[in-house]
Amino acid sequence: LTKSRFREETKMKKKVVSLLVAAMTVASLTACGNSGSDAPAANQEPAPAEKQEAEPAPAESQAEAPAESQAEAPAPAADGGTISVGFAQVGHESDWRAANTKNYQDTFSAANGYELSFVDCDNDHAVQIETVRGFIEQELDYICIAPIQSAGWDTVLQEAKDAGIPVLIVDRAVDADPSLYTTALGCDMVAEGEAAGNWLAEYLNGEDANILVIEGSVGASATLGRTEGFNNIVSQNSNWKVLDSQSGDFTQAGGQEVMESFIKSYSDFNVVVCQNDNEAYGAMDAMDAAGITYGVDGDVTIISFDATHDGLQYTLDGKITCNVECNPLQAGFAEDVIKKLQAGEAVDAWTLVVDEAFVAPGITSKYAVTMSQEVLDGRAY
Ligand code: GYE
Repeated sequence: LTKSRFREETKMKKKVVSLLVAAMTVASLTACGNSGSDAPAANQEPAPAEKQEAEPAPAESQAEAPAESQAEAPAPAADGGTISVGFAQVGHESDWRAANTKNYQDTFSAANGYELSFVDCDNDHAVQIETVRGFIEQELDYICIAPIQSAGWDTVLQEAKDAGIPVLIVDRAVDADPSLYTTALGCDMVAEGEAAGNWLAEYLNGEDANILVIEGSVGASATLGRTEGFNNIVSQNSNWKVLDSQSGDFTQAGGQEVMESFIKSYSDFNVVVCQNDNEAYGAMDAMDAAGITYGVDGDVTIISFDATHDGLQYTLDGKITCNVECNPLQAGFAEDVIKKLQAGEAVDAWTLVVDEAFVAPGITSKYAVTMSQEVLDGRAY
């Protein structure tokens, strides 16, 4: 194929994908050759279980890989051409997601030598599977997937493997054999749930807890992990009771709706756990409307996850008492993997993006950092 013919075919395939995918945004194509015409033979040997710890910062600061799990892959753009990357993103449900999307778009920019095909899958698993299939048909060099749900990935991952395209599972996890993808990276969601529970035990110091949980999206590893981790600590506290646990879909509207229904059903609760900041905003609106007080000076203690800028503002204001971080700035880790594969180097099976937790001023905790204006000012997303 000549390069222009290849580009035309690629464009046609992209049109087909855009018909299949409702909420699709493909980043502008750069007029560059060799984008995906010779995808690397992915090395997808089963990965060892060792974990790598990395600071939540761009790729430069990532620690050296201790566990080499993958053999060399030929560099797809060794001639200096553009590297094509497909990113099947969850959707646009939260502030965390917006920050994560921007970080990928900034990192995998044309100026940095990439052609990014970004697709917002609008929280629809079937759309996400078809999006990945479209990337395989387009013969992109690399595929990043932030899985909406953890189940249901075996078939399409096998298709990517058969096509020789390295797949990076990013942010959330999949229930699939690790031999079907090249690497995974993200936060430890179970550890985040446990951090929330451990902090609560320390804070309540023996006091009873009647807890309402607003979960994230059903079947997402972020939801499953945070729920499991928190419940691990609930089971260690015989005077804690989870009254109810419902999905608010990681959205503000969902958080508000679930909280409104909780308020109708339960009159005696003192803890609300929101599995992300946007749900917490909705829950606070619902409690405001019902005249329920919350925060360090109120009747209800709110725990949130993500620790985005606005979430931390509420924590600084003493409205959200504890906010467990999940860092959305993860694209640098993905780029680091891609650079290693380009250089024919081995990559790790798993890269952990490390989190901290934050608590309202006036509280000291061995599990969390006490919020200050300085911490808030340092939070760009
Ligand atoms: O907590 C939430 C987003 O997968 C960690 O997804 C991510 C979660 C995050 O919608 O805000």
